[in-house]
Amino acid sequence: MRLVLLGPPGAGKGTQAFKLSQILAIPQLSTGDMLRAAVAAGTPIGRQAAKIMERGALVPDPLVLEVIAERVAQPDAERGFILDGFPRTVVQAESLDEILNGHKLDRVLELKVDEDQLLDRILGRATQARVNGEAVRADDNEKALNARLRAYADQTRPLTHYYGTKGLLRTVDASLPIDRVTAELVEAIQ
Ligand code: B4P
Repeated sequence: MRLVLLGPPGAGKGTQAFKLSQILAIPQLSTGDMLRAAVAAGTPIGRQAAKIMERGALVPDPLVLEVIAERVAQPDAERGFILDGFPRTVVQAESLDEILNGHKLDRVLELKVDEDQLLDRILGRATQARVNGEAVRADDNEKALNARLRAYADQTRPLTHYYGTKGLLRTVDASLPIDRVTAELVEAIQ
């Protein structure tokens, strides 16, 4: 099973990809997590990505493609995977077809939530991290979130048309409680 999770920041891509990876026993491949790990490790890609992510913009396609191509080639991804936060541009989607090397995607799952709720979730996560004494994500603030929402509208939303015309797209109401969203996604996959 090869799945893509699509949706604006805070829609729950990471949350749902984790749950689906447990249900389906396939890995969750999150470009956000990979890029944050590269930033934390201070790799050349991480050094280039850090400031871009902090202001809520998309990291340039060549950097993201390098990271994801390497990950998809790992043995645990042979039987399938859930792409969480990738592709995010049409160039990335076209490159994914090459990375898949003849394999096909099974479904592209779009998580739909309105903007007020996205803001509440992201700022809620930042508050929770502060309460727990944990690090707040560098882009979990109102200014960066506005940039992330703009990047989604301009660069990522066109992918719903891209995958819609291929008959792969299913849209799920991601404003529901977490477990209900998971149940809807499982139904959309079947
Ligand atoms: P990501 O790490 O992908 O993060 P995201 O889109 O902001 O969040 P996500 O949708 O996963 O929400 P989550 O489950 O965490 O991207 C971060 C940055 O990395 C990007 O801005 C960009 O700079 C860079 N990047 C990543 N991939 C890239 C690519 N392909 N190309 C270029 N740049 C790239 O949920 C958020 C909160 O909501 C959590 O607190 C969660 O508990 C809560 N929540 C989730 N579902 C809920 C529900 N149903 N009800 C209530 N709360 C819910």
